[in-house]
Amino acid sequence: MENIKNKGIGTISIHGGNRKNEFGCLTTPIYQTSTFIFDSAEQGGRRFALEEEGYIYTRLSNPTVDIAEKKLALLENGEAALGTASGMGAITATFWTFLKAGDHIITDTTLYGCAFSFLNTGISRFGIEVSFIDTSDLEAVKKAIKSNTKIIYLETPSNPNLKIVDIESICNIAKNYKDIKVIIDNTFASPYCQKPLDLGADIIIHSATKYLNGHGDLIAGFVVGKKEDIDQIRFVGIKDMTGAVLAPGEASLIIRGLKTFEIRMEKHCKSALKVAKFLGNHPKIKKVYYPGLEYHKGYEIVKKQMLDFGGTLAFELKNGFEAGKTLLNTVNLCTLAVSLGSPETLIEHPASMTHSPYTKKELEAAGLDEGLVRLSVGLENVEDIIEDLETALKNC
Ligand code: LCS
Repeated sequence: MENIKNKGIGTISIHGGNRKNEFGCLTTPIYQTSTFIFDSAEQGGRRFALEEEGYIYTRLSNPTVDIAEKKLALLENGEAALGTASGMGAITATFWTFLKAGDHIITDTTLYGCAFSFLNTGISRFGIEVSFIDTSDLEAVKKAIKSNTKIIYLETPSNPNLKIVDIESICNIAKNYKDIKVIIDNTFASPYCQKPLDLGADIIIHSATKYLNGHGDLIAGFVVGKKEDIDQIRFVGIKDMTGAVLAPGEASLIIRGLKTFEIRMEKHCKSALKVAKFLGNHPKIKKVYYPGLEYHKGYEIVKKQMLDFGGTLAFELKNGFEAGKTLLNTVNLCTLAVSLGSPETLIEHPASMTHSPYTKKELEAAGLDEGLVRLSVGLENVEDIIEDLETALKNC
């Protein structure tokens, strides 16, 4: 489609990156192949030397995966994207590509549990230094920068407590240092709610397991950014280091999931705001964390950088986690499971589940209450979700 870049998000999700195929199929075929046939030895050589465009081997690129990647690049206003086997695959491939022993990373104390684990105990074993700070404190960010800082990495809104960081201000600080890349995990917001590249970020990470695929039936990830950076991650981080490539079948499901991306996100956001307001007014609830609430810390930044507020929220109960446990064990429609961005409303306890890699002390340092409960508001009728929570809360 011509001028696809100027079209709306629904049009881009459905038509972006699509191309004609051999039999005129409406939907994108799954090119279920590990390797591609060369016409001649010379052609094979030229492809390996990157002198001629064309496919070589599915760990490097594949036509089905290619279309999913083009959609992501368009949705995030990036030059290029790379599909990976998981969100963790996207994070690790990116970090392994740009870092070497002796380099320094600045990140937030609040991250998805396994991302925290990778930075806290994984990559640090390879001579890379990591500073965990509160990146919403811009002075602290400035102070943390060293001559060997190569990456500032953060999630906004963060997992699990929806902490907000001012992306544009962080990028303005980083611009004074030519070697620092700002990498934003945009999983919680999705490109429906936030476009970090437009705010100056260099690279975006996604767990496509969540809102992008949107059906809770696969694990996948993406990295989006400048073509030069994405090529490097593809040919170093993926090809030679992690090998965590997106499979054609999974890419096909993501292409299918993206067809409803806009309408799904519209409903996730609308319902989450309603549920957040309901919980905010409930006598058994101590505090609700949701970027769409005017009293949410960072709401002024939210208004500046987010187009909508997303489908995930968190809350603390007045009677602490014992009451939270009762809630998790009593809900009926809300499903007790980790992950987010599925059609099903999912409820979980971060301290013992998604954020179990954090010690008690580390949870405290991140300002994460042990009793925090996280809710990914699904696509069921919102009245039913609220009714289910209301009934279960009676026992809490
Ligand atoms: N980034 C964020 C912000 C995430 O929430 C997750 C997974 C990842 C990266 C990793 O993505 P994956 O490898 O799972 O595709 N978050 C999860 C969560 O909160 N519950 O289960 C997984």
